[in-house]
Amino acid sequence: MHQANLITTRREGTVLVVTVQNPPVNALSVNVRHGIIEAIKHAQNTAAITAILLTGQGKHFIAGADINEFSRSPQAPLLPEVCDCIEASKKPVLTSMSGATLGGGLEIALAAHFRVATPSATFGFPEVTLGLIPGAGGTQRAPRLIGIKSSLAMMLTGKSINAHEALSIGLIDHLNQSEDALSNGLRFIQTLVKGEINIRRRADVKISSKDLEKATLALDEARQGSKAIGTSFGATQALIEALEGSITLPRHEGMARERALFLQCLGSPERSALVHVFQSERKVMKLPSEFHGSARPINSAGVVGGGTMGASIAVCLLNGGLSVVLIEQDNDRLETGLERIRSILQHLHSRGRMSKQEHEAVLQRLQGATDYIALSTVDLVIEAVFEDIVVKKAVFERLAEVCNPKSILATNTSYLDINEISSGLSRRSDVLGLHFFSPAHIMRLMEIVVPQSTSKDVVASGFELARRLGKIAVRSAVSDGFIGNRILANYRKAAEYMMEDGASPYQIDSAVRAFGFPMGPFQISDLSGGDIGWAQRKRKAATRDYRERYVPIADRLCEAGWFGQKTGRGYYRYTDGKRIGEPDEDVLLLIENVRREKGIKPRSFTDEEIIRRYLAAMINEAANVVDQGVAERPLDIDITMIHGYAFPRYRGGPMKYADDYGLDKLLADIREFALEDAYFWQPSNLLQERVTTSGLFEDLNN
Ligand code: T1G
Ligand code: NAD
Repeated sequence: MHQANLITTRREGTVLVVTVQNPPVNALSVNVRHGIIEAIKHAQNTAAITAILLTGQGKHFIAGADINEFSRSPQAPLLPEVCDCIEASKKPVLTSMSGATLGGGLEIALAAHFRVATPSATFGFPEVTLGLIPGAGGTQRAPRLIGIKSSLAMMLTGKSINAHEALSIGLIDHLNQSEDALSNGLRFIQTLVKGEINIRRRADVKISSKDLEKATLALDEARQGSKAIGTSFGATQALIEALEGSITLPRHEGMARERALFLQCLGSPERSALVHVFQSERKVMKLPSEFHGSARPINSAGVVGGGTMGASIAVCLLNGGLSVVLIEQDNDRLETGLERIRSILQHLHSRGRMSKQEHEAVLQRLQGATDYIALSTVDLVIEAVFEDIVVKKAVFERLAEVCNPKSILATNTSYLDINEISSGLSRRSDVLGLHFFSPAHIMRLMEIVVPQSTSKDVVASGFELARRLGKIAVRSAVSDGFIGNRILANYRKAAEYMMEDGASPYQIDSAVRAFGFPMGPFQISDLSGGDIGWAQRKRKAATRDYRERYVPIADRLCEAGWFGQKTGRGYYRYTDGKRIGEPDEDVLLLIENVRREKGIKPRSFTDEEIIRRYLAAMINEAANVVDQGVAERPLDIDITMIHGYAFPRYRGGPMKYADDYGLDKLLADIREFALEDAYFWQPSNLLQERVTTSGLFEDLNN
């Protein structure tokens, strides 16, 4: 867009109204920065202008720096220059804000002399969530307006505050009654034009020695807290250092320190990873144009099966404003299922996540039945019965009979072939997988599994539903375990091979945690219950390839009745109902026995090698998943693994990590491991192709 279009200026009496119009969120692209400086300069040189009103066109004032510019070399004028120019204006500058004012947008507001906002406005410094710190004086001006404590609270969390909070901490001067930022601004600016209020610049504010003491204390506390987060979050440390400069250094030195720290963060791998995730989270939700505009309306739903998943899926749907009918096999199970739902809702209410009115309204929308006839009018059914193909097929046959012809029929199966579930139905085009993660009302990921026969409007409806439920949805084709569980199965195997070869489950878990996952694979197994995987392995035993290495350790634990947390023992020992387990000598003994039986001489592993193998297994299978068209792009893998399997966000997901690690190095690792087990470590075709053509996974994202 031409620069003239990104900023408009017009006169209202003696006021120059400067409007940013850079949809969708008025990001501060180079031409916006340029346009603001031009407008401010013009006002200085025009005698008839007595004040300047800065506002944004559309929903948001300004959502910050233009994220798309971060990977290019910065183009002048830079944002600090824009802010300095605003602050130095001899004529008062007022920002009138609505919607989101974020990052650089808030820094502009801080540089201005006055700030007013509409009731629904929100304010935040989200930089840290992108691996950055405010880079245009935010860390120097904010403490001079709202103090170090409030600045730390906003900047360390990256969370936005609402207009009332902003007023109470002094971030804004005035909160208007109406949502019209322009007329609000014009009204307020009249008081400035009349000269009733003097210009105040943040640069002039001196911090008193009493405040200095409090600020030093708050910074020390933050430093202690940030140590616990670990070195991976460079931005957190940088933030504290920059804020400290606002109280210990002369103003221009504080600004210079902020700039240097900002540039350091800008060049960091964490920044690049976090921006990749931000952009990918939005890309996964976008369907190609042929799907647009076809979503079916969904206002009512049925959930079949009120167990762990069914109950929490019902909670999601209720929270999303839908009415829900729960179906169970008999009255007792129905009552148990409904009680499960009510107890989750009660918990959300008591934790303040749901008001009294919302809680009451949600309960009104919930019904239960044992007769499928109750589903005859719903728009969507989600099946969450036992993971058994015979049971699921029977359920779908019944659904096809009773549900109205416009309804969508979804399954929450984790592994089963959806083509087989829907085979024989006359309305296969209405069937798809909506794979929620446990617990469904907390986990943000949803895999939308699309069999070939599914119609486009049904797929579009799945994505529309995800949006409504506040989920991040990733499209997957039918495959054993879809995207996530299929990849999980592979890196879990790598972990088991290492365990059998000499690493303890405790060392593996600890190495995986040190990489940034909140839990290691054996802790997760204990949490979700070893019996589930056991049943799955028994089912698959007959069809397992004879070349596949099989580690029987998990089976032995299950045979001993050690299913994990729920039985008090698994890979770890859980005493007195504790949720954190202790290493268990008996488990180590059991592992040694298995090694002895198989004639394996245990060897030692470094943590570094553990991670190398764990991730190589994850990324190699992920590459197969992309290569076979199960996931559309590498970024779909990244979002799946971050939101469904707790891959550390600041590393950008496995595919982004692989690009940063070096695909040639990764391929060399796999070939090295293949010397011991060529069946398991078969390098993916896609990985080999990327290395041969010197390409990156990133190149396949667009
Ligand atoms: N730059 C470029 N594009 C942006 C953008 C930004 N800052 N923010 C959003 N978009 C795009 C987004 O990719 C999507 O594009 C569309 O806008 C709508 O977004 C120097 C260093 C503002 C609350 O971190 O939090 O300032 O998918 O789907 O739900 O100190 O976007 O349509 O192609 O999210 O209504 C700090 C991030 C930058 C703001 C709106 N700013 N944005 O939410 O829509 S660092 C941020 C948001 C900085 C200075 C520093 C949200 C939103 P597309 P959306 P939404
Ligand atoms: P569960 O055993 O806790 O619940 C299943 C429920 O379905 C039971 O309450 C049972 O009474 C009911 N049911 C069985 N047959 C029925 C029928 N014909 N009509 C009505 N109700 C019937 O199981 P779960 O863990 O909730 O898993 C359900 C589905 O979700 C499975 O397909 C599973 O693979 C999938 N899933 C589970 C998880 C998880 O972590 N538990 C995660 C994602 C997906």
